[in-house]
Amino acid sequence: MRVPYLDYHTAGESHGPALITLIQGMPAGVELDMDLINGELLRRQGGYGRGGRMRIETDTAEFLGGVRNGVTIGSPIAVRIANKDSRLDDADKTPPVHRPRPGHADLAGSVKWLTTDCRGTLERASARETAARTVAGAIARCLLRDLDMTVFGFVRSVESAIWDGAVNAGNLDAMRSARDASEVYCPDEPTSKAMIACIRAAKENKDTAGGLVEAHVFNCPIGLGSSVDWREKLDARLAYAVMGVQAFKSVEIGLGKDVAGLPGSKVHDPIEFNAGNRETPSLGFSRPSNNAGGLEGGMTNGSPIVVRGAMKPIATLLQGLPSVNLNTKQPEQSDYERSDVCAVSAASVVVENVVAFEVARAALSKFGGDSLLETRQNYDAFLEKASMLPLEPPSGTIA
Ligand code: EPS
Repeated sequence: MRVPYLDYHTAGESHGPALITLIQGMPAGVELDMDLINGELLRRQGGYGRGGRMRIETDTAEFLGGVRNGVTIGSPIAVRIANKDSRLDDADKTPPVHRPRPGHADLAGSVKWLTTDCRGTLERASARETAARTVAGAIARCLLRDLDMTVFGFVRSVESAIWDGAVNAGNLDAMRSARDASEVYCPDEPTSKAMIACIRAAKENKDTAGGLVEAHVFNCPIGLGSSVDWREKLDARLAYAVMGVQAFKSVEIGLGKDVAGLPGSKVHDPIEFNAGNRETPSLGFSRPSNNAGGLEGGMTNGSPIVVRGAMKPIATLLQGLPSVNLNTKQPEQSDYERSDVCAVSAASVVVENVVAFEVARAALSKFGGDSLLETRQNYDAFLEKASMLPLEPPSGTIA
């Protein structure tokens, strides 16, 4: 029996030999854009505020299975990213950690796995693992591209430096260029400078900084995801994927938590129809606002998907934080492990890619197909039928 949907797993520790990504359910015939995949890995390594580790590594995807001459063949895709700073089995170079860092997985993990050494926990909990997830998402984007969908992620804020500009299909290319010119992956130059100032101040104070990242998905057909089962609701899947990224503490879709303070008339996006756009993935339906963030009833509604996540400041502070030695139970400052001051820029790349994976999963769940050709044909057939609504009613139903 064929695994019914697109899925992935990752393995590997921060200082183990490598990170591994295993993807199943990808149709055959998807051309993998190695520049895109390795470009996303490079972007994930960057961003102002990153620590010394990123100067050691050169994250590159090595394909071990599922791909022939750069094209998927329908079998599981296995990818390896080598860790140059591999030293997990050397106890001198990866010493035990007995003073858990507040905010990190250290305390809960060491108790969970019945040890007073947090090392095993922190090695896997490290955000280094997000390189493996970035690969999964970047591969999924190659499929999305074949279905005409585009994903764009950026940094919305770092501490008090917030950009309040808008990204839309019309300015997407300009926003992408501006983001790529920014050291903090924010499309606005003055805000980027303010963000850098916040990160610099945090570093001087031996502190760390968090922020908001956003991912937008353009040109989604109406009807990805489902309202019939909570596990298939695309907004729920997106929240799961983003909350699963290290250090994320909240996820919002569209207007997010602000919906709670507004009347329905100010929240819900009116529905309009323009027959001239009937042949597009939104089938001619348009919305003058996008408070829903492109999702209603757990399904895409033809507007861009808008997902926002809040990343807490990194838990490893140069100054340490009040903690307890797990062996003596005496109060001590938490251990210091080499770390970033701010990884919000890197997280925006991770979020962009995990969001892409969920949209690709929803697209395959709707259109299926063992080969891209089949998937694309199913997609086109759906759009054609949907653009012709109302169809002749099947017997027993009312149009
Ligand atoms: C990271 C690699 C890590 C950290 C960071 C992210 O490398 P190392 O542990 O060798 O310094 O720089 O990890 C964390 C922020 C964390 O919380 O563990 C990476 O590749 O992104």
